[in-house]
Amino acid sequence: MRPTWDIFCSVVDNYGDIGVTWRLARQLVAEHGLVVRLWVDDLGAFARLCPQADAQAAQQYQQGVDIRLWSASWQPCEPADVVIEAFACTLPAAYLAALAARPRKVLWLNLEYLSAESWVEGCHGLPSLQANAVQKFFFFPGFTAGSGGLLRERDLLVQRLAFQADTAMRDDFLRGLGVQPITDARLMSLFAYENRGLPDWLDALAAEPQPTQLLVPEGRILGDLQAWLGCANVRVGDAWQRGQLHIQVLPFLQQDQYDRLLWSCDFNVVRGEDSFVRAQWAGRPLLWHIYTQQADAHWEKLDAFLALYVVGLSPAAATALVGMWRAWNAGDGMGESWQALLPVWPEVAEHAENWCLEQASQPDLAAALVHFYLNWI
Ligand code: TRH
Repeated sequence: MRPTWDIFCSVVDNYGDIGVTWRLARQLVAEHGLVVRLWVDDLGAFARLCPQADAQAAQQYQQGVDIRLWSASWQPCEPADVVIEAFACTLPAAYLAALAARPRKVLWLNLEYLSAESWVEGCHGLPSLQANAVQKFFFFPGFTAGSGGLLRERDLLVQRLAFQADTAMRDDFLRGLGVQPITDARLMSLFAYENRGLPDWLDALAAEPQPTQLLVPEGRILGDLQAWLGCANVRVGDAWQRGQLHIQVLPFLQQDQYDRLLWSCDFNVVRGEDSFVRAQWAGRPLLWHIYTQQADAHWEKLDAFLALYVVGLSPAAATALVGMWRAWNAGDGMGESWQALLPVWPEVAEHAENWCLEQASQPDLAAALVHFYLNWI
């Protein structure tokens, strides 16, 4: 019999929690032939990523995944062979009791947040005995061989390379989004939280000799964009030109389409966790708006990633890149740091592809999870 997997997702805020678990669930079904239930407590957030979904249906199949509403009133059910609680969400007490009582043992995993910090390797895969006398294992995604790796579909890079090699395919895709590609413009996507650093950067882009075409999927940065444009009620499809800067607001895309947007662009601004990883698979220079944590803990995470990412860059390129990432996350000095990046652009662009290929040489997270399970049984 095929092993069954339960993935639990509590949507804390934004789209990262459901973005990661939906992607993982699909991959476990499509590439490993597993039977997967994805329990999510906010079907509205899920339907944003998967518009075919019915946000009112307590159970439905989407792309082979059994999607279940994780409602406050839990109905008893048989636990799966493998249970993943994503990002330390608390499993229903009745489910935990059933898990402990199940005659055939259950592998219980906590899928942690992504971090490049060095302690991750020491904690990845460690067990911890729980109150119900069942062991729970901590599974850490990451960028190094001692971690659980990153989510990456089997044919992702092949698809990406074919797409990027075919300008007509890219232009068709963009036109399908209502975007008319501008010849010789630098194409960029912008997905970020609110950021005080935006106006300074947009001023710099507008004043550059080279045109920039900036595509902005609907999201939290629109307020800052609106303020800079001096326009009320910025809406999907709206477009503006200020100096050399052309801006267009896009709808929030399906995950696969968002990948194509990242592949299409010369530079991607991303945030959180999942879009950050997807931009790395795009093989193009990126800028990460990290999710702010209490006591500024996110700065350590940011610096830990940068320390890994800049290996192989010349000192000048590393300084420019780190400077810009820190400026964006501080919301200050973006105009200046953007100017500092331009002279090292070709090197940073080549490095983005090398980093992608290096990361892709490691096992992907879904395969690592399956491997962990096979070793455990
Ligand atoms: O939305 P995020 O900021 O999410 C997260 C979570 O909120 C989480 O609680 C927090 O801890 C974490 O950040 C660090 O960013 P993220 O992770 O990039 O998720 C966005 C998802 O939305 C991702 O799967 C890509 C997808 N997406 C689309 O599908 N279409 C789009 O148009 C865009 C812009 C994004």
